[in-house]
Amino acid sequence: MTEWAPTLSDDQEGDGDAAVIVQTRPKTKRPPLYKVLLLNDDYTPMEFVVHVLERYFGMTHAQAFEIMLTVHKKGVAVVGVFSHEIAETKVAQVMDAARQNQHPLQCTMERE
Ligand code: TYC
Repeated sequence: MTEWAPTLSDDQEGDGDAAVIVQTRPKTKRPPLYKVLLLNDDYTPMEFVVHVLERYFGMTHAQAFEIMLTVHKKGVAVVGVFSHEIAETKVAQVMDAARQNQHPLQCTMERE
């Protein structure tokens, strides 16, 4: 990525006054990304977690099973990285599906 630094102009009036900043950093900051995290618990069925990962995160059955097992063993895993709005939607979809099925599954997001 190009690095920008303020540039000082020549003293065009020739009056000996201070130079003026004519170039500032272009405002092209990319929006922050958010990790969506899935948390382990003792009650949500493994197959339900696999189903959620397939349905809302576009994983194959094999990918979903692997991530589910990682959460089961380690307690938490990142299941995707998204813009703020998409991450919020994914978290809401998982939490709604869990609630509708009366599972205690928890899904959160955190800034990368
Ligand atoms: N630990 C759960 C069980 O043994 C399975 C599980 C996996 C639950 C991942 C939540 O995010 C989770 N049934």
